Amino acid sequence: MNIEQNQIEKHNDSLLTAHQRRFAFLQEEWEHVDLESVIQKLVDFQIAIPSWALGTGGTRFGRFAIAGGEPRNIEEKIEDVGLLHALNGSSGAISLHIPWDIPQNAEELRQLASGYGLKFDAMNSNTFQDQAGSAHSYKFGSLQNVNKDVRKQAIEHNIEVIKHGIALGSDALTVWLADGSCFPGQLNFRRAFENTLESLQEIYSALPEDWKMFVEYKAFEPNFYSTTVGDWGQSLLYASKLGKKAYTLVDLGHHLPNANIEQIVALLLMEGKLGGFHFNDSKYGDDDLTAGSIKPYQLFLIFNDLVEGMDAKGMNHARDLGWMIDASHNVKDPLEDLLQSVEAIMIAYAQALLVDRKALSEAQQNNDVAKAQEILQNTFRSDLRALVAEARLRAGAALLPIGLYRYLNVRNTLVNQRGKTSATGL
Ligand SMILES: [Mn+2]
Repeated sequence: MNIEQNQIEKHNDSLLTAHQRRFAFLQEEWEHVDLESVIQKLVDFQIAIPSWALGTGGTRFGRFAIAGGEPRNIEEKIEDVGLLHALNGSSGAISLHIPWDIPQNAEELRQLASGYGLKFDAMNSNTFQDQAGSAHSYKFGSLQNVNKDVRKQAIEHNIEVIKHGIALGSDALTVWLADGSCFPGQLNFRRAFENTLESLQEIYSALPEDWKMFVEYKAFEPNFYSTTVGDWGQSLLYASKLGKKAYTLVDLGHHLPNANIEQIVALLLMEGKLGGFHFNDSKYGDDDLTAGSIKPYQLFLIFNDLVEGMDAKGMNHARDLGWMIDASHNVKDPLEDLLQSVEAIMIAYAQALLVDRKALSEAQQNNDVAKAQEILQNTFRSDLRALVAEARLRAGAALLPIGLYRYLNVRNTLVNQRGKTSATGL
């Protein structure tokens, strides 16, 4: 299904007067700020949609399917991300997962994606599951495995993923390992680290010059005693030893409770080793909930440090880090959920862009703690939805993406086209 430009325009016309009133109010409120440059940054900012989030997610207890219409193949996954991008103008990339999305004809896929204005973001490998027909099992880890043949199989898989990515025009590989141990004594930590590093080095040497490798960490699960890339320190250790193309990837749900993620982000940026993000939200663990649904203030504080740190280094917000969603939703329509995640991320980014940096820096210099808090909360508590909507309007997207999605009965259309399908993935 495609959304036509005239459908978007008709929708926008019906909401335009109310939008203009709200936007004019913001222009007055923020007249001391160059709002035009903020809007341009919002227009430029794109968040990659993971192919595995387009189907309904499950939990370890099971999976409740939605009405259907889930993408049956990689082409339909691209079509779904195209729908999201038409609606919000901010989802201009798709992140693929091998072996769930093995491209048969890379050139055709590139053309299909570019027709929707989409790029191929970081490629994801999978050594956390055994695939049918593989010679070796990852039950006791992949890149860390005590058995060299298992490690070799996992290394070759990652190199295969890089090759698919090259053919599609991607420029990054995300490696998330489920490796670790479930019980004390199971693993020699040092040897597991050394095996993993040696395996990563082999994969790294297959990366093209202009590629990045993102080393994603996770504190626990599916291993519950130790994980071999367990936190940002361990990821940074691998990335530093690997070389300049390797970076740490921060998945918001992969920390122990109450971790100060914004501080982690600030220091990784300072070291030039922050690669990118997997956005989601959580109350307890790696809950993979909609970005901003539980802790919107944390999301804002992360963006606050991102904007400050990237500006300090002269980095381009849109291009110099990888921005991806990694979520899985078991009770919502996945496309509506992704629209909500993107909206929450854009709002947090907009809030961070409007922080009065000069005043904050002065307050910090004067140890004026109350003032510093006032400055941050002033933008966090401002309703910037009309600013983000204005950026969408200028990008030719919908003023109210979920409203238009529902008005056009997109899900029903997809069910009629595809049947009661469910997508590959989680
Ligand atoms: Mn992730």
